Amino acid sequence: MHLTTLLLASFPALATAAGTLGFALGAKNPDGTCKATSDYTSDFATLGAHSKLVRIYAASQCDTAAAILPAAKSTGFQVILGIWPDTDDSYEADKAAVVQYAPQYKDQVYAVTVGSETLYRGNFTGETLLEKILDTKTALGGAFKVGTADSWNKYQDGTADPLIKGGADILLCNAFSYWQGQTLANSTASFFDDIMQAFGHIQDVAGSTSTGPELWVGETETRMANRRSNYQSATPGVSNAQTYWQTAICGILDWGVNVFSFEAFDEPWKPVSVGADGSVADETHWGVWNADRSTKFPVSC
Ligand SMILES: *[C@@H]1O[C@H](CO)[C@@H](O)[C@H](O)[C@H]1NC(C)=O
Ligand SMILES: CC(=O)N[C@H]1CO[C@H](CO)[C@@H](O)[C@@H]1O
Repeated sequence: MHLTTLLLASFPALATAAGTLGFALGAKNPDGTCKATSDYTSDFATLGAHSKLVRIYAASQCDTAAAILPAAKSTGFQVILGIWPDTDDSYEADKAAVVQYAPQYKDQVYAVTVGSETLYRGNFTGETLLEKILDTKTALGGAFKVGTADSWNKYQDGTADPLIKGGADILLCNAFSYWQGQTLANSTASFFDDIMQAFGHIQDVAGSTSTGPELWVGETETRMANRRSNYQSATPGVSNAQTYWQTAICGILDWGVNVFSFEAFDEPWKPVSVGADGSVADETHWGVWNADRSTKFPVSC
């Protein structure tokens, strides 16, 4: 409680209203086939009691923009559409899909992100990523918010400063205490500290909170990975996921911070992931819900 009070006092630009909850959503069914509009409609039926906002990562892969936007329209959802800029081909294909579909579903498109952790992977400098963000904004005629999602430390260490100064409308900051090897006991404090450092730096660089980019937590975990997959001191499992949900995710929403949970549903088709220390941990069980959309734990805050 004492730690919470301390952090609260120093958290930058606290809103008075609660934050908004969204979910990262995969584009594939459990068997690895691409989701159709009807699959998204079923996803939204499960998510709808808790959120009306999802983010997807690559608009043309799996024809995601074309498939998801009609489902969003019929269920009153909004979507952050992603462009995957890591290769010129994927950048152009995703940009074309966004330019084609976003104007047809204007009310369903909350924003557009160009890139997911591209600065963290060393793929782009802040300047080159900014060029792509501005190129996408122009291609969309300025009608949509455009920004990116990256790891919190790439905002904190100044790598993303060109985006803050150069006109990104929305910045999503990812922070996984699991991949930082934190114990469950320290995971919420570590998460809040990461986000506070990222948001604080962004607001310092922006100079004024009213003209700076809109800020979100772009991804944080559910700590649900396969029970065998400890990562350093981080222990997964359903009860740990529930604890993290209540303390970290519900906690930061209470402080007025917008947050995307990673992720809505388990994705059993995914290949194994390798953490920064080279050890392998699966990323197939990070869903708040099981792959068949059944419940793992109570999600209400
Ligand atoms: C808890 O997290 C904070 C913030 O990330 C970190 O500085 C500290 O070293 C962590 N404590 C332990 C015991 O790991
Ligand atoms: C545009 C660019 O440099 N893209 C590179 C990003 O990184 C991947 C590998 O992670 C390369 O394959 C791309 O060429």
